Order: sequence, then C-alpha cells, then structure tokens
Amino acid sequence: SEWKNIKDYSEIIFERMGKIAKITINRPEKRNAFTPVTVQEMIEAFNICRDDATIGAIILTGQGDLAFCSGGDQSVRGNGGYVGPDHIARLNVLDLQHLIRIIPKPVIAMVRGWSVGGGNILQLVCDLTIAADNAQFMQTGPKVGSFDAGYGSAYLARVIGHKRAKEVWFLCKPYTADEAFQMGWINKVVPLADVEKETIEWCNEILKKSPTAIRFIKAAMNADTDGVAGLQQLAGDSTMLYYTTDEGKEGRDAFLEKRDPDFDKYPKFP
Ligand code: 2NE
Repeated sequence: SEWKNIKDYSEIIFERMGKIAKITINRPEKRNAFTPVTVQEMIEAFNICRDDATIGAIILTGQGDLAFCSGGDQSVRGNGGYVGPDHIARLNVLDLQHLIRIIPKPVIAMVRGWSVGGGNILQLVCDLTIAADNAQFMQTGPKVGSFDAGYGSAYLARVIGHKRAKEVWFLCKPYTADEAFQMGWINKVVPLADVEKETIEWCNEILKKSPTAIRFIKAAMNADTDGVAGLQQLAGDSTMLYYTTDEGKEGRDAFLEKRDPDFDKYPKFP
C-alpha cells in the first residue's frame, strides 16, 4: 500500500494510506516555514480528517529530511502577524494549535531535521512525537522578536517542567533528538531512514484500540490542562455518548411527542 492524494493544496501535501492521514508542510526551500496560507490549508485538512469517519490517526510532518517546520515565515511577517494574499496580518497558527488539541483523534508529529519556533509548538501540541535521529528542537522567539506565551510556554512547562521550559526560551539553544527524548519532550528517536515506518507502526497500534477510549483519554488530559475549554471538550464527548443512549433519546422523543418524559425505566448505575 502507498500514500494516496486526498486533495491538492499549494503549500501542503494531504494524503492517506488506509485509516492514516498524513499532512505534510511542503515548503522545503524555507525549511517548511509556514505562511497564513500554509496554516489555512492545514486547518482545512485537519477538519477533513475530523469529519471523515474512516480516518483514525493523523500524521503531521514536513517535506524533506532537513526540517519538520521552522515556524512562521519571517519574510511575510507584517505589522501584528503574518500576511497572506488577503493582506491581513494574522496569527492563525494559534487556531491550528487549538484544532490539533481538540480533534478527537490521535495526531502524531513525525519530525525530521529542524523543529523550530512556531513549528516546534506544532510538534508540542501533537499527541505524540516520533523523531528521526537528525531532529533538532529549538525556540527562537526571543532572538527574532517573537514569543508564544500560550501552549508554547504554559503547556511546554507541563510537558518538560518549568526549569527546562524557561531554559528553552531564555537561551534559545538547539536540543538534539536524544536530549529532547531525555526531557520527555518527544516519545521516540529512531534512525532517519526508519522514521516513517516507525510512525506508521505507532498509528497501526493505536488503530487497534477503541477510538472512543482514546478520544476520552485525550479529552481528559486536555480538561486537566486547558481549564474550562478543556472541560468543554470532555463534556461534549459525554453529551455525544449520552445522545446515543435510550435515556437521552427519551427526553427528545417526549418533547417532540408533547408528553412528560419517563426516565424511570433507565438503569441508575452505582
Ligand atoms: C531552521 C534553521 C535553524 C535552519 O538552519 P539551516 O542553516 O539548515 O538553513 P538556513 O540556511 O538558515 O535556511 C534555508 C532557507 O530557509 C529560510 C532561510 O532564510 C534560507 O533561505 P535562503 O537564504 O536560502 O533564501 N528560512 C528558514 N527558516 C525560515 C523562516 N522561519 N522564515 C523565513 N525563511 C526561513 C534556520 O533557518 C532558522 O533559524 N530559521 C528561523 C527560525 C525562526 O526563527 N522561526 C520563527 C520563530 S517565531 C514563530 O515561529 C512564531 C511565534 O513565535 C509565535 C507565533 C507564530 C509564529
């Protein structure tokens, strides 16, 4: 089996192989730096994955061996954000971070080469990260006049600890794949030639598990770290399940039939 194109885009590649989707940032000449267009295309592709019941896992990666993503394209950075064809300066990568967090399917970052700046935050917000042994991880914000004080800082501190997270941001130094692994920043390091095979194996292992169980585990961890917004996701998943029960349907049916609901017949679990 091989990757099959799902939809054509200008700055990403969007493919699938069976139940696994792969979104590839395709600007290797810029170390896969993203523009508002790249981000908008990724948002659309992730939403397609979200709605497609036949997709169970999503890989996010960058084209080529040199970089996963080098963050926002500094050549289109304008006054207040990154500027696309609509001439509006925006930070739409924050919407993408949030989407990766809330999409109820596992998202796995596959990192070859540099993972830098806003690109490294995309790696961070993915559920799991498999890195090639040539991967390097770095935040550059304070060097290039930028910062991510959201997931990029507060959530990074949850993942690697406060001292380490401050070190990453204050010094802006690169970390090898092995160092990132030691910090708990990423899940596994494999030889460059094996990284896609390994990532697909992890996807296939997850795909054998109950998708609803995976969904709730992801939502529960978000609830713990994302406050009311995280709780909303877990609550929404509960509502979804409740809507599938006879008890939930009785409430809807009684309303539509203009009668009192009879909830007595449903079990009251301990
Ligand atoms: C990524 C890195 C370390 C790679 O270094 P190297 O030596 O392998 O490649 P080189 O020669 O620096 O890059 C190759 C080409 O890609 C461009 C370069 O300018 C160069 O172009 P040419 O000279 O060949 O024309 N390029 C690389 N990264 C780019 C970028 N982000 N924007 C525009 N062009 C880029 C090295 O390239 C590097 O350090 N890149 C910059 C990393 C960076 O500072 N990113 C922005 C962080 S801020 C951010 O992402 C952000 C945020 O903080 C908050 C919200 C949203 C975004």
